[in-house]
Amino acid sequence: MFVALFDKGNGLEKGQEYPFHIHENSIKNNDCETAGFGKDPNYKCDPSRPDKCEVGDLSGKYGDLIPDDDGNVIKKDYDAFIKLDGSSGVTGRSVVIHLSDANQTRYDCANIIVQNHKRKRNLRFLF
Ligand SMILES: [Cu+2]
Repeated sequence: MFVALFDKGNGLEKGQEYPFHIHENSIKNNDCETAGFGKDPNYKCDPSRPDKCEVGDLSGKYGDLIPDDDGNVIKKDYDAFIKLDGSSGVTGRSVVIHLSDANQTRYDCANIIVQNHKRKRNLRFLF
C-alpha cells in the first residue's frame, strides 16, 4: 500500500523535524488529544526492520516530516504493513503530527479518510 502524506504547510517551520504517527481513535472537536494512544514512547523502531516497528509509527519507519523552504512536506512511501480494514486497520483512526520536544506535543492532527477505496492502493493524509 502506498502511504502518501502531503502537507500544505500550515505553520510547519523549516529547520524543524516533526514526528508523525497513526493514533488509535478518530479526532473529535478538532482536539488532537482525542486521538488517543499513538506510538509507544519507550520503543524505538529500526527503519531497516519495518516488520518490527509499530504499524502506526510512520516517522520511525520513514523519518520525521522535514518541511521545505515554504513549509511544505510531501512524503510518500510504500508500506506493506498498513491495512485499511479490520481490527488493526487504519480506517476510523487519525494521524498526529508532533513537535520534537520532550513531551511530543501534538501539533496537528487529521482523521484518516480512505479515498479510492476500490483500488485499495492509495492512502493519502491531507492536512
Ligand atoms: Cu503520535
